[in-house]
Amino acid sequence: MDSTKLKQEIQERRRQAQSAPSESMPVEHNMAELRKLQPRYRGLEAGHRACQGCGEALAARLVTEAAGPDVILTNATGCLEVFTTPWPQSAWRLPWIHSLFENSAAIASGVEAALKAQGRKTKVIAQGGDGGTFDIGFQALSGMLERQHNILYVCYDNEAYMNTGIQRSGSTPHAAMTTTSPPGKERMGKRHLKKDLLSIIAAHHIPYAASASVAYPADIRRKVRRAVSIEGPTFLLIHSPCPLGWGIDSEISIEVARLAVQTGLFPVVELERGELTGVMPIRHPRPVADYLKLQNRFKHLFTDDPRAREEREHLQALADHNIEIYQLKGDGMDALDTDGADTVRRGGMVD
Ligand SMILES: Cc1ncc(C[n+]2csc(CCOP(=O)(O)OP(=O)(O)O)c2C)c(N)n1
Ligand code: SF4
Repeated sequence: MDSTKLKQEIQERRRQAQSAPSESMPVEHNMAELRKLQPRYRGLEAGHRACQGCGEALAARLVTEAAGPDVILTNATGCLEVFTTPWPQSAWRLPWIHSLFENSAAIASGVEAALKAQGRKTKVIAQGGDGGTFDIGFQALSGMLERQHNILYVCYDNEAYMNTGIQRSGSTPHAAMTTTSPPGKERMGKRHLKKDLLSIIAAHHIPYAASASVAYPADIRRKVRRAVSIEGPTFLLIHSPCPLGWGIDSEISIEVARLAVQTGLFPVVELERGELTGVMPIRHPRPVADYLKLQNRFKHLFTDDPRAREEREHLQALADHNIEIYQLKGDGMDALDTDGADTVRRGGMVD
Protein backbone atom coordinates (compact mmCIF):
# COMPACT_ATOMS: atom_id res chain seq x y z
CA MET A 1 0.00 0.00 0.00
CA ASP A 2 1.44 3.45 -0.82
CA SER A 3 1.86 5.99 1.94
CA THR A 4 -0.92 8.34 0.70
CA LYS A 5 -3.37 5.46 0.67
CA LEU A 6 -2.27 4.38 4.11
CA LYS A 7 -2.69 7.92 5.46
CA GLN A 8 -6.18 8.02 3.92
CA GLU A 9 -7.01 4.69 5.56
CA ILE A 10 -5.83 6.04 8.92
CA GLN A 11 -7.93 9.21 8.51
CA GLU A 12 -10.98 7.15 7.55
CA ARG A 13 -10.55 4.89 10.60
CA ARG A 14 -10.26 7.95 12.82
CA ARG A 15 -13.39 9.51 11.26
CA GLN A 16 -15.33 6.30 11.84
CA ALA A 17 -14.12 6.06 15.44
CA GLN A 18 -15.19 9.65 16.12
CA SER A 19 -18.66 9.23 14.62
CA ALA A 20 -19.33 5.79 16.17
CA PRO A 21 -21.47 5.88 19.31
CA SER A 22 -19.40 4.76 22.28
CA GLU A 23 -20.78 2.72 25.13
CA SER A 24 -18.36 4.22 27.60
CA MET A 25 -19.11 7.92 26.88
CA PRO A 26 -22.47 9.53 27.58
CA VAL A 27 -23.92 11.14 24.48
CA GLU A 28 -24.79 14.31 26.39
CA HIS A 29 -21.76 15.70 28.13
CA ASN A 30 -22.27 15.03 31.78
CA MET A 31 -19.22 16.43 33.56
CA ALA A 32 -19.55 14.18 36.60
CA GLU A 33 -19.59 11.11 34.35
CA LEU A 34 -16.73 12.43 32.23
CA ARG A 35 -14.62 13.01 35.34
CA LYS A 36 -15.10 9.41 36.37
CA LEU A 37 -13.47 8.39 33.09
CA GLN A 38 -10.42 10.52 33.75
CA PRO A 39 -7.34 9.04 35.38
CA ARG A 40 -7.43 9.38 39.16
CA TYR A 41 -3.88 10.49 39.47
CA ARG A 42 -1.32 12.23 37.26
CA GLY A 43 2.39 12.00 37.91
CA LEU A 44 3.39 14.05 34.87
CA GLU A 45 1.44 17.23 34.38
CA ALA A 46 0.45 18.85 31.08
CA GLY A 47 2.29 22.01 30.09
CA HIS A 48 5.73 20.49 29.61
CA ARG A 49 7.72 21.21 26.46
CA ALA A 50 7.69 17.96 24.50
CA CYS A 51 7.00 18.13 20.77
CA GLN A 52 3.46 17.33 19.68
CA GLY A 53 2.98 13.60 19.25
CA CYS A 54 5.98 12.73 21.44
CA GLY A 55 5.63 9.06 22.40
CA GLU A 56 7.93 9.44 25.37
CA ALA A 57 5.72 12.11 26.98
CA LEU A 58 2.62 9.94 26.66
CA ALA A 59 4.42 6.82 27.88
CA ALA A 60 5.81 8.61 30.96
CA ARG A 61 2.34 9.90 31.85
CA LEU A 62 0.88 6.39 31.54
CA VAL A 63 3.68 4.88 33.63
CA THR A 64 3.31 7.36 36.49
CA GLU A 65 -0.50 7.18 36.38
CA ALA A 66 -0.37 3.41 36.77
CA ALA A 67 2.44 3.34 39.35
CA GLY A 68 0.52 5.72 41.64
CA PRO A 69 1.71 8.46 43.96
CA ASP A 70 3.98 6.51 46.33
CA VAL A 71 6.91 6.55 43.93
CA ILE A 72 10.35 8.15 43.61
CA LEU A 73 11.72 8.64 40.10
CA THR A 74 15.26 8.90 38.83
CA ASN A 75 15.84 10.14 35.29
CA ALA A 76 18.83 9.83 32.99
CA THR A 77 19.36 12.97 30.98
CA GLY A 78 17.69 12.98 27.57
CA CYS A 79 14.54 14.45 26.05
CA LEU A 80 12.30 13.33 28.93
CA GLU A 81 14.40 15.24 31.43
CA VAL A 82 14.86 18.29 29.26
CA PHE A 83 11.24 18.81 28.28
CA THR A 84 9.88 18.22 31.80
CA THR A 85 12.32 20.14 33.96
CA PRO A 86 13.64 23.42 32.54
CA TRP A 87 14.82 25.06 35.77
CA PRO A 88 13.05 26.44 37.81
CA GLN A 89 9.98 24.63 36.44
CA SER A 90 8.98 20.99 36.68
CA ALA A 91 6.08 19.05 35.20
CA TRP A 92 6.54 16.17 37.68
CA ARG A 93 4.15 15.73 40.59
CA LEU A 94 6.39 13.12 42.19
CA PRO A 95 9.77 13.19 43.89
CA TRP A 96 12.09 13.19 40.89
CA ILE A 97 15.89 13.12 40.75
CA HIS A 98 18.11 14.10 37.87
CA SER A 99 20.95 11.71 37.12
CA LEU A 100 23.79 11.71 34.65
CA PHE A 101 23.27 10.00 31.32
CA GLU A 102 25.01 6.87 32.54
CA ASN A 103 23.81 6.36 36.10
CA SER A 104 20.01 6.50 36.47
CA ALA A 105 20.05 2.86 37.66
CA ALA A 106 22.94 3.50 40.11
CA ILE A 107 21.16 6.48 41.69
CA ALA A 108 17.95 4.47 41.91
CA SER A 109 19.90 1.66 43.61
CA GLY A 110 21.13 4.10 46.27
CA VAL A 111 17.64 5.54 46.81
CA GLU A 112 16.17 2.06 47.14
CA ALA A 113 18.84 0.98 49.63
CA ALA A 114 18.17 4.10 51.73
CA LEU A 115 14.40 3.49 51.69
CA LYS A 116 14.98 -0.11 52.72
CA ALA A 117 17.15 1.00 55.64
CA GLN A 118 14.31 3.28 56.75
CA GLY A 119 11.77 0.45 56.42
CA ARG A 120 9.78 2.34 53.78
CA LYS A 121 7.79 0.70 50.99
CA THR A 122 7.95 3.57 48.46
CA LYS A 123 8.63 2.17 44.98
CA VAL A 124 11.60 3.44 43.00
CA ILE A 125 11.35 3.84 39.23
CA ALA A 126 14.47 4.52 37.17
CA GLN A 127 13.97 5.99 33.71
CA GLY A 128 16.07 6.53 30.61
CA GLY A 129 15.94 6.84 26.85
CA ASP A 130 17.38 4.12 24.62
CA GLY A 131 20.77 5.86 24.46
CA GLY A 132 20.86 6.00 28.26
CA THR A 133 19.73 2.37 28.56
CA PHE A 134 20.96 0.25 25.64
CA ASP A 135 24.35 1.97 25.53
CA ILE A 136 25.63 4.46 28.05
CA GLY A 137 23.74 3.47 31.21
CA PHE A 138 23.84 -0.26 30.55
CA GLN A 139 26.62 -1.04 33.02
CA ALA A 140 24.75 0.58 35.92
CA LEU A 141 21.52 -1.09 34.82
CA SER A 142 23.09 -4.54 34.65
CA GLY A 143 24.51 -4.06 38.16
CA MET A 144 21.13 -2.95 39.48
CA LEU A 145 19.47 -6.07 38.04
CA GLU A 146 22.21 -8.41 39.22
CA ARG A 147 22.08 -7.05 42.78
CA GLN A 148 18.29 -7.61 42.76
CA HIS A 149 17.27 -4.09 43.78
CA ASN A 150 13.56 -3.57 44.23
CA ILE A 151 13.29 -1.13 41.30
CA LEU A 152 11.29 -0.84 38.08
CA TYR A 153 13.49 0.40 35.24
CA VAL A 154 11.59 1.94 32.31
CA CYS A 155 13.28 2.56 28.96
CA TYR A 156 11.47 4.95 26.61
CA ASP A 157 12.68 3.59 23.30
CA ASN A 158 12.56 6.16 20.50
CA GLU A 159 15.43 4.43 18.71
CA ALA A 160 18.05 7.20 18.66
CA TYR A 161 19.73 9.87 20.77
CA MET A 162 17.02 12.44 20.07
CA ASN A 163 17.87 15.12 22.60
CA THR A 164 21.26 15.83 21.08
CA GLY A 165 20.25 15.76 17.41
CA ILE A 166 19.17 12.25 16.34
CA GLN A 167 22.39 10.22 16.57
CA ARG A 168 22.15 6.44 16.10
CA SER A 169 22.03 4.29 19.23
CA GLY A 170 22.27 0.54 19.87
CA SER A 171 18.49 0.55 19.53
CA THR A 172 18.26 2.27 16.13
CA PRO A 173 16.79 -0.22 13.65
CA HIS A 174 18.88 -1.56 10.82
CA ALA A 175 18.85 0.71 7.73
CA ALA A 176 17.38 3.74 9.55
CA MET A 177 18.75 7.16 8.70
CA THR A 178 20.11 9.22 11.59
CA THR A 179 22.58 12.10 11.58
CA THR A 180 25.39 9.61 12.28
CA SER A 181 24.12 6.87 9.94
CA PRO A 182 23.26 8.78 6.78
CA PRO A 183 22.45 6.72 3.68
CA GLY A 184 24.90 7.16 0.81
CA LYS A 185 27.40 5.32 -1.36
CA GLU A 186 28.87 3.36 1.52
CA ARG A 187 25.71 2.19 3.28
CA MET A 188 21.90 2.36 3.33
CA GLY A 189 21.44 3.96 6.76
CA LYS A 190 22.47 2.15 9.94
CA ARG A 191 24.61 -0.88 9.16
CA HIS A 192 24.03 -2.83 12.36
CA LEU A 193 21.01 -4.52 13.87
CA LYS A 194 18.85 -3.18 16.70
CA LYS A 195 20.26 -4.67 19.91
CA ASP A 196 18.01 -7.35 21.42
CA LEU A 197 18.05 -5.68 24.82
CA LEU A 198 15.10 -7.53 26.26
CA SER A 199 16.88 -10.88 25.87
CA ILE A 200 19.98 -9.45 27.53
CA ILE A 201 17.86 -8.11 30.40
CA ALA A 202 16.03 -11.45 30.70
CA ALA A 203 19.38 -13.22 30.94
CA HIS A 204 19.77 -11.56 34.38
CA HIS A 205 16.95 -13.92 35.52
CA ILE A 206 14.92 -11.05 36.94
CA PRO A 207 11.31 -11.72 38.00
CA TYR A 208 9.70 -9.69 35.22
CA ALA A 209 10.75 -8.02 31.95
CA ALA A 210 8.36 -6.86 29.24
CA SER A 211 7.99 -4.75 26.13
CA ALA A 212 5.05 -2.46 25.38
CA SER A 213 4.01 0.27 22.97
CA VAL A 214 2.32 3.66 23.39
CA ALA A 215 -0.22 2.42 20.85
CA TYR A 216 -1.61 0.15 23.59
CA PRO A 217 -2.11 2.26 26.75
CA ALA A 218 -4.11 -0.32 28.72
CA ASP A 219 -1.34 -2.86 28.15
CA ILE A 220 1.25 -0.38 29.49
CA ARG A 221 -0.82 0.28 32.62
CA ARG A 222 -1.30 -3.42 33.28
CA LYS A 223 2.41 -4.12 32.90
CA VAL A 224 3.41 -1.22 35.15
CA ARG A 225 1.01 -2.36 37.88
CA ARG A 226 2.34 -5.86 37.59
CA ALA A 227 5.95 -4.68 37.72
CA VAL A 228 5.52 -2.42 40.75
CA SER A 229 3.70 -5.15 42.65
CA ILE A 230 6.75 -7.41 42.38
CA GLU A 231 9.47 -7.29 45.05
CA GLY A 232 12.70 -7.19 43.06
CA PRO A 233 14.07 -5.78 39.81
CA THR A 234 11.68 -5.40 36.87
CA PHE A 235 12.12 -3.88 33.43
CA LEU A 236 9.80 -2.32 30.86
CA LEU A 237 10.79 -1.34 27.31
CA ILE A 238 8.23 1.06 25.80
CA HIS A 239 8.33 1.75 22.06
CA SER A 240 7.83 5.52 21.86
CA PRO A 241 7.76 7.30 18.48
CA CYS A 242 9.62 10.58 18.04
CA PRO A 243 8.00 12.60 15.23
CA LEU A 244 11.13 14.73 14.83
CA GLY A 245 13.64 11.89 14.67
CA TRP A 246 11.48 9.47 12.69
CA GLY A 247 10.29 12.11 10.23
CA ILE A 248 6.56 11.63 10.71
CA ASP A 249 3.61 13.96 11.20
CA SER A 250 2.76 14.31 14.90
CA GLU A 251 -0.81 13.26 14.31
CA ILE A 252 0.12 9.78 13.06
CA SER A 253 2.53 9.02 15.88
CA ILE A 254 0.26 6.42 17.50
CA GLU A 255 -0.69 4.79 14.18
CA VAL A 256 2.98 4.43 13.32
CA ALA A 257 3.68 2.89 16.75
CA ARG A 258 0.82 0.43 16.19
CA LEU A 259 2.22 -0.58 12.80
CA ALA A 260 5.59 -1.38 14.40
CA VAL A 261 3.77 -3.97 16.51
CA GLN A 262 1.44 -5.20 13.76
CA THR A 263 4.33 -5.84 11.36
CA GLY A 264 6.30 -7.82 13.97
CA LEU A 265 9.20 -5.35 13.93
CA PHE A 266 8.56 -4.48 17.61
CA PRO A 267 7.33 -7.62 19.41
CA VAL A 268 5.26 -7.01 22.54
CA VAL A 269 6.18 -9.77 25.00
CA GLU A 270 6.58 -10.67 28.68
CA LEU A 271 9.37 -12.71 30.27
CA GLU A 272 9.52 -14.07 33.80
CA ARG A 273 12.87 -15.29 35.16
CA GLY A 274 14.07 -15.48 31.55
CA GLU A 275 11.12 -17.53 30.26
CA LEU A 276 8.64 -16.20 27.72
CA THR A 277 5.26 -16.07 29.49
CA GLY A 278 3.12 -13.77 27.37
CA VAL A 279 2.85 -12.14 23.94
CA MET A 280 0.45 -9.72 22.28
CA PRO A 281 -0.72 -11.77 19.29
CA ILE A 282 -0.87 -10.15 15.86
CA ARG A 283 -4.29 -10.65 14.32
CA HIS A 284 -3.42 -9.45 10.80
CA PRO A 285 0.34 -9.13 10.22
CA ARG A 286 1.09 -6.11 8.02
CA PRO A 287 3.98 -5.87 5.56
CA VAL A 288 6.90 -3.89 6.96
CA ALA A 289 6.71 -1.52 3.97
CA ASP A 290 3.44 -0.11 5.43
CA TYR A 291 5.38 0.94 8.52
CA LEU A 292 8.57 2.09 6.80
CA LYS A 293 6.88 4.19 4.12
CA LEU A 294 5.37 6.59 6.61
CA GLN A 295 8.77 7.62 7.98
CA ASN A 296 11.43 9.87 6.49
CA ARG A 297 14.16 7.93 8.29
CA PHE A 298 13.46 5.06 5.86
CA LYS A 299 12.74 7.07 2.72
CA HIS A 300 15.98 5.93 1.01
CA LEU A 301 14.51 2.40 1.06
CA PHE A 302 11.89 3.49 -1.49
CA THR A 303 14.20 4.64 -4.28
CA ASP A 304 15.40 2.93 -7.48
CA ASP A 305 18.66 1.98 -5.79
CA PRO A 306 18.90 -1.86 -6.01
CA ARG A 307 20.14 -1.92 -2.37
CA ALA A 308 16.83 -0.38 -1.28
CA ARG A 309 14.82 -3.48 -2.14
CA GLU A 310 17.41 -5.71 -0.56
CA GLU A 311 17.21 -3.76 2.70
CA ARG A 312 13.40 -3.82 2.68
CA GLU A 313 13.53 -7.58 2.26
CA HIS A 314 16.04 -7.78 5.08
CA LEU A 315 13.70 -5.85 7.40
CA GLN A 316 10.76 -8.03 6.36
CA ALA A 317 12.85 -11.10 7.21
CA LEU A 318 13.63 -9.64 10.65
CA ALA A 319 9.91 -9.07 11.31
CA ASP A 320 9.05 -12.59 10.11
CA HIS A 321 11.74 -13.97 12.38
CA ASN A 322 10.22 -12.16 15.39
CA ILE A 323 6.78 -13.52 14.52
CA GLU A 324 8.20 -17.00 14.35
CA ILE A 325 10.39 -17.07 17.46
CA TYR A 326 7.81 -15.39 19.70
CA GLN A 327 4.86 -17.22 18.05
CA LEU A 328 3.14 -13.89 17.50
CA LYS A 329 0.61 -14.88 14.85
CA GLY A 330 -2.86 -14.93 16.48
CA ASP A 331 -5.28 -17.74 15.65
CA GLY A 332 -8.42 -15.62 15.56
CA MET A 333 -10.28 -12.89 17.39
CA ASP A 334 -8.66 -12.06 20.70
CA ALA A 335 -9.67 -9.07 22.84
CA LEU A 336 -6.03 -8.53 23.76
CA ASP A 337 -4.39 -8.93 20.36
CA THR A 338 -2.98 -6.12 18.19
CA ASP A 339 -6.46 -5.26 16.84
CA GLY A 340 -8.35 -5.62 20.10
CA ALA A 341 -6.06 -4.33 22.84
CA ASP A 342 -6.21 -0.62 22.08
CA THR A 343 -10.00 -0.60 22.05
CA VAL A 344 -9.99 -1.27 25.81
CA ARG A 345 -11.70 1.64 27.51
CA ARG A 346 -9.43 4.59 28.27
CA GLY A 347 -9.04 6.18 31.71
CA GLY A 348 -6.60 5.35 34.48
CA MET A 349 -8.73 3.18 36.74
CA VAL A 350 -11.17 1.40 34.51
CA ASP A 351 -9.22 -1.17 32.49
C1 LIG B 1 28.40 10.63 29.19
C2 LIG B 1 27.55 11.56 28.38
N1 LIG B 1 27.61 11.49 27.04
C3 LIG B 1 26.84 12.29 26.28
C4 LIG B 1 26.00 13.19 26.86
C5 LIG B 1 25.15 14.11 26.00
N2 LIG B 1 23.78 13.66 25.93
C6 LIG B 1 22.81 14.13 26.76
S1 LIG B 1 21.30 13.55 26.41
C7 LIG B 1 21.91 12.66 25.12
C8 LIG B 1 21.00 11.85 24.23
C9 LIG B 1 19.93 11.11 24.94
O1 LIG B 1 19.46 10.07 24.14
P1 LIG B 1 18.48 8.97 24.71
O2 LIG B 1 18.98 8.38 25.95
O3 LIG B 1 18.17 8.01 23.62
O4 LIG B 1 17.17 9.79 25.08
P2 LIG B 1 16.22 10.68 24.14
O5 LIG B 1 16.74 12.08 24.16
O6 LIG B 1 16.22 10.08 22.78
O7 LIG B 1 14.90 10.55 24.82
C10 LIG B 1 23.30 12.81 24.98
C11 LIG B 1 24.13 12.19 23.94
C12 LIG B 1 25.95 13.24 28.27
N3 LIG B 1 25.11 14.06 28.91
N4 LIG B 1 26.73 12.42 29.00
S1 SF4 C 1 12.60 15.34 19.91
FE1 SF4 C 1 11.39 13.45 19.91
S2 SF4 C 1 11.68 12.51 21.95
FE2 SF4 C 1 12.33 14.66 22.05
S3 SF4 C 1 10.53 15.79 22.79
FE3 SF4 C 1 10.50 15.88 20.53
S4 SF4 C 1 9.26 14.12 19.91
FE4 SF4 C 1 9.84 13.78 22.06
